[in-house]
Amino acid sequence: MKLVLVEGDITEQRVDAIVNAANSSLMGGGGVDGAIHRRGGPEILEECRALRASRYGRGLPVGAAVATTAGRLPARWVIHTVGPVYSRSEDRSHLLASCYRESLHVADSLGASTVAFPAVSTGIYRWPMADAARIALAAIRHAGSSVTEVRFVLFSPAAYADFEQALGDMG
Ligand code: AR6
Repeated sequence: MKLVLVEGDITEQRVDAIVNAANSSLMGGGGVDGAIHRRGGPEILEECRALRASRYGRGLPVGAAVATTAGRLPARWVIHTVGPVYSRSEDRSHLLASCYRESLHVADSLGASTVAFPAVSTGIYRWPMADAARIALAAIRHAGSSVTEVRFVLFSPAAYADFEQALGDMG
């Protein structure tokens, strides 16, 4: 598996699937979630509503992932995952790692070979970037997925630098 870091906007990526840092409601929100729904159009929300009416009546659990169409985006699918809110008093790293593992599992089941991820939980959910980068890269390395390229799309030079450092530290 090739691991690639880019600075940019995930909604512009030409990959099989992009991952959304969603919330359990699957009804949209701010940050990357807002951008994906805005640029992807109403088809994505329609499928999210259908998921809430069927498999996920209580919402998508933290650490889980599920796919919908990508609507008008260049990607084929959006894989929605729900990151944990960062906590200083409780270690929720296993839930953040689970987001990456489960998203790749969904990608495998779709037959997606290129997947782009944002830095899940590092915005509104306040996870410190360097720590999130370390957890994300380790989870992906150990996922045992058939995906051939994982692309991290970082939204700022600082986020890019933290991921570059974490990748270097991993060797
Ligand atoms: N492309 C790539 N990365 C982006 C983009 C973009 N277009 N926009 C923001 N980021 P966040 P979370 C970065 O807040 O912390 C939503 O309301 C951003 O700089 O999108 O998991 C959901 O509905 C940050 O580094 O997601 C949930 O309620 C990273 O993406 C909640 O936010 C994640 O930031 C989820 O919070």
